[in-house]
Amino acid sequence: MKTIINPTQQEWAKKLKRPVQKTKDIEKIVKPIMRKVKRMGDKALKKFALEYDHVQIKTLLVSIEEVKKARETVDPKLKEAIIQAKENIEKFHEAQITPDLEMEVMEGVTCMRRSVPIQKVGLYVPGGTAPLFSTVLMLGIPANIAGCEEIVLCTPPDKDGNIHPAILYAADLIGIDKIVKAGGAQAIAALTYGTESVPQVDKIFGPGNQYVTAAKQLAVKKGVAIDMPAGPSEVLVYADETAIPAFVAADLLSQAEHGVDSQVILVASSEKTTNKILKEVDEQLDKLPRKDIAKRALENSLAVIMANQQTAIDLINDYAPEHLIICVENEEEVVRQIINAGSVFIGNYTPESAGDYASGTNHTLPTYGYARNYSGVSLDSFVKKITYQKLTEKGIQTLGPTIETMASHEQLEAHKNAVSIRLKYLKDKKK
Ligand code: HSO
Ligand code: ZN
Repeated sequence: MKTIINPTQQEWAKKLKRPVQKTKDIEKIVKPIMRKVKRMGDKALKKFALEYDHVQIKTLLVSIEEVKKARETVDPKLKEAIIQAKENIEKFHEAQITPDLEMEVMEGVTCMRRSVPIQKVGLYVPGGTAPLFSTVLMLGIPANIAGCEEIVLCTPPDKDGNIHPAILYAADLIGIDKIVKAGGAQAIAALTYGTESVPQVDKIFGPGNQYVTAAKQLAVKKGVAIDMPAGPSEVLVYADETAIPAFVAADLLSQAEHGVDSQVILVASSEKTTNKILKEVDEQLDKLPRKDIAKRALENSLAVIMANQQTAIDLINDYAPEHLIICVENEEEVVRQIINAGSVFIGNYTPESAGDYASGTNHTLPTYGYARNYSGVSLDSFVKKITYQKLTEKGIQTLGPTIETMASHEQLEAHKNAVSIRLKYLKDKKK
């Protein structure tokens, strides 16, 4: 991990650059995949499973027997942990339900707003070296609470054609019964266009590699919504001398082990604190099973020494980290000044892992600087908000002239007329 000292504001963007994503090249590969799935449906999904996952899939949908078997194989201790996480995630997301809004804005003019679930949602859960069954909870639980009518989960099979039992257990626990053995861009294509086994959905959620991300961007062009644009996962830890160096190092490494393109940033108040933390990083790294991945992620990473706290806060807001851990003495003061971050972890006893798994907050968060203009996934991501209004006779009489004047000045005569015709009707009726 490279260290820089007190960089000037002009240097921030360049020094804290995220790894570049080659979207154009990837799109060239993804577009034909999307086209083939559109044309050939399930047959294309099976063909790509053979090509990319090296497995011959007979039935794309996971069967009841497979789920039953998963229920029996998952370690009871893991089941307990998943249940505990589910409870916390449910609690925090249920609390996000917004009551219907109704108000009389002026006499006879009533406005309302109501949350209505997005009808069909597709959840993507990556497989690979770390099967993210926690993501099943993070996406499936709010989809359930929102009341989405159709929830379909896509996840790639292993080379024996199976889905990791913990993914199946978590999905079953929260009542998702449509699980499709499909991964990569082809899964996103299936959710976009629909196939014999996969329903076409209104919105697609979930993390994935660059192919999945590119496919999601193409899905948007076809009228499907997505949770957010995605890039590799990242964490920024802000630490002063009150931070426990071993804890900070563990947090940095927990993010680094996600993938070789992950980025971790340490912002520290002094050289002494930085050195203690980096020494710990080296020591802990060596013992990690995924040290090769973490080591490469650390090559994209940086320690920044910032002597001045206000400048440090400005740098953090400028970088807009997906995860922000704050371990400084005056944590409340600093937290209050954070305006760009996906999720914030406060104090020495709040590792990112808490939010990744079980505290209750969602772990699907904006990466790559999108924390500047996107929120993480929450209950809101699974609903639309419809507004309503009703004007009574009195209402149109009071507000009508205002509308007429505005319409007339926008030179939209038909708009004005829609009001005038009613006002005239009421006037004539009175006679
Ligand atoms: N840190 C990841 C989420 C995750 N971590 C899942 C472990 N499992 C992105 O927020
Ligand atoms: Zn994580």
